[in-house]
Amino acid sequence: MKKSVLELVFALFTVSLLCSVSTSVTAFVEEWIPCVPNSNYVELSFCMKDQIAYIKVVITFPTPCHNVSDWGEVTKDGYTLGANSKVWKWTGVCVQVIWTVTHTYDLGYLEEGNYTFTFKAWNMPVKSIEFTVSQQGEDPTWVKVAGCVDRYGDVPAYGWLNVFAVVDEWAEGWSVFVVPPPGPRILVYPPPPIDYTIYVVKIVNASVVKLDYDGANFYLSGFWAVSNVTNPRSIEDIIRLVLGMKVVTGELNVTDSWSRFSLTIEGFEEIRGNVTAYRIGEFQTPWEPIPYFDINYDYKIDMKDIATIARSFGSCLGFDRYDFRADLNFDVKIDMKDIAKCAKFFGKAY
Ligand SMILES: [Ca+2]
Ligand SMILES: [Ca+2]
Repeated sequence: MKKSVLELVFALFTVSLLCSVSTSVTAFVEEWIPCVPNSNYVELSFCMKDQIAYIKVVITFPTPCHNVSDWGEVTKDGYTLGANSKVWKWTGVCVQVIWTVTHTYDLGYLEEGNYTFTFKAWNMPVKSIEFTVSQQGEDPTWVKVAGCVDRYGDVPAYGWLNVFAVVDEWAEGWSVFVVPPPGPRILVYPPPPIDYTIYVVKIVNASVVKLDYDGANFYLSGFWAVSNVTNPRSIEDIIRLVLGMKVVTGELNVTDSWSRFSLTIEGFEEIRGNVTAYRIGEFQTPWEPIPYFDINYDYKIDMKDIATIARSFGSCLGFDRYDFRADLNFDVKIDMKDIAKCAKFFGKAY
């Protein structure tokens, strides 16, 4: 009994001592205390870059005696996002100088929709912003490349390349070439006096489409459909080229300041050639297709382009009037499908 009384007295003494110390701290020592900023001093702004959404927060404090120790993690609940920060205020004397702090929240990739982001301090809502995410956040960049094939592995070759692409999204295009080159054109009839093979490679699905990528001016990789025929003798032989093509992986590299290209296709020798023309542009309206039909690359779609198609209309690869540049749907023949692909751009410039 005597012992417990002594313990009680000691405990009371300790508590009173602690309280007196605590009181003196509050009264005489300046300290940081939690603070919720006035919403009038908080600005929120939204922006998109490379399909990623960001919210920038700017807080303007009346004195430098404020601090944000933790901006908090972004929380997502459907279309409602937020972040909970820890803001502090110094209770001591402070100069009256405006003090600004900023932070940018990375919201990651967001599906299309209308969102709300709320900036909080100590779980108290401070300010909210509403914003809309659309796939049209930035103008996509398109690329057109035309080229002439001159090498197949170590041997000379002759042929063409035509590629249309939207950077980071998709690409379509193809190349046709003949080994060895029988002359300045590919002609099935009259048959050349040598054995020759026509190769066709066509982009099926480009999984990577990049500008200025890893030493290349332009780079794409993905799946390609490939086919070849040796000594074709008829239109049927040519049509069979694009039926039942085999799908393999491959890459296109455009290098040397857009002057050379190389195609590395599984099961093939390296295909190389000169870039004869290229264009890079941005969509003003993202749903507008690439200006395919500017066949002579003079930035406008006019009678000169139509005339190129008209001259080869009705022809087929391997026959006299066939013009590779006019075969815009890569089916080895030039018909209404090629005209239709671009007719709606007639008279336009870009
Ligand atoms: Ca043109
Ligand atoms: Ca065609």
